[in-house]
Amino acid sequence: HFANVEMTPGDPILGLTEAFVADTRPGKVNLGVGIYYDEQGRIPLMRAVREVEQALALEAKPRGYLPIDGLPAYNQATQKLVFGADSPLLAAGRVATSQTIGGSGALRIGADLLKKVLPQAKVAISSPSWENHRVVFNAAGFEVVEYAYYDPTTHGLNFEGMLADLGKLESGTVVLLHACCHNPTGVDLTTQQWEQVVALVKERKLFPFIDMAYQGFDKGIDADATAVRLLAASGIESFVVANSYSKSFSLYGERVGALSVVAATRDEVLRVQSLVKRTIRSNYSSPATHGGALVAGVLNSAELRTMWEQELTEMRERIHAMRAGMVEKLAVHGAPQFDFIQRQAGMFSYSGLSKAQVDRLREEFAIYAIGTGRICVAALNTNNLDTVVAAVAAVSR
Ligand code: PLP
Ligand code: TYF
Repeated sequence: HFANVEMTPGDPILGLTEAFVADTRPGKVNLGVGIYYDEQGRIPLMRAVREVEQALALEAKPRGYLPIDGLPAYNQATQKLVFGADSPLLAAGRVATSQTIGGSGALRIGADLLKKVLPQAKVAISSPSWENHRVVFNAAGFEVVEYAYYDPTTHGLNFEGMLADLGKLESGTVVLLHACCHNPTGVDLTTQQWEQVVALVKERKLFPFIDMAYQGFDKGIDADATAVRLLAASGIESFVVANSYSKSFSLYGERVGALSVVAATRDEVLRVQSLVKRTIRSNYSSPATHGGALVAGVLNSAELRTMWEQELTEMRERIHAMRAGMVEKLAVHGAPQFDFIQRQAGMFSYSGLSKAQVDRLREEFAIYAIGTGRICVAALNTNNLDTVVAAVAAVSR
């Protein structure tokens, strides 16, 4: 039966990590995968998470199944974080949130849900976008098209192109929008630009699908959710939000995320939620207990939530410092053209390095980046910054 199965291309990002792990050169640096590393180059186990985990270990609770849509305490806390604790949508009962298997699970459940509700719709993603967006929406049966986003000449946003492309989409098209810390470019919209996009989405009757995988990684919990808050206030009746805690809680392998569905009325949201639960059942039945309990334990304790937000702030400030340090040091090395790295947000930067330059970084300097030139600035630290800067300057000459 399998004799004719051909090799399927692997994930370029995770494949690069395999090559990195196999590399025996000392001082190697992985700027490929989107993971936040601390100053010591380790994936942090956050202080507040550790507290909850230790308490849970002492409780030694039984591990029954969670409800299909996950832990209620997790879903309630997630809604408040995503929409804001004083959100009128929450007060009106117009949001249903389901714990999912990571942000990726939320994307897939959201995609499967929308395929049932909007079977003829296309999905529009930014050019470029996270590779898995296309993969997931194609797998759910959607045709995926692109809207203009990144401008390689300015290393910033092609906002006019974006508005023009969104304006041409048929009504009912699902528009995937990165809430903040755009992956892979690091290029985000200003609040004013979001206001214009939301107005256009409303006028053209597009269906917004927000992917928020990096809440808290640029400006803060509330500021990074501007897109969600503006959509919520716009009068648009329905949209969905997929959020992930992989980065903001440093819980990658625990697979913690959620899908929130906004509907026109409380009654409508109940019916949609029954369809979400059916969709989850047919995919994986119910989510996992441990990661959800960790996040819920932190978010539902005032003390631990403050502790978590403080550490997240330290993480975000460290990224900002690494961006500033990189730009400053590159200028000293005679490469001032990289100043845009400081204007980009979140974990990633589209560095403008070519495939050939990225290949040289890897082959000559043991520095791993994505072939598109995407680098993960959250993998820089004061120990590897000089090495990376010297290598980037060398391949840029
Ligand atoms: N969306 C974007 C833009 C991402 O970068 C990621 C990263 O992993 C995800 C979704 C998926 O999150 P998770 O790892 O929680 O599945
Ligand atoms: O873009 C990244 O690097 C992160 C991590 O299949 C990731 O979002 C990359 C590829 C993948 C899953 C997660």
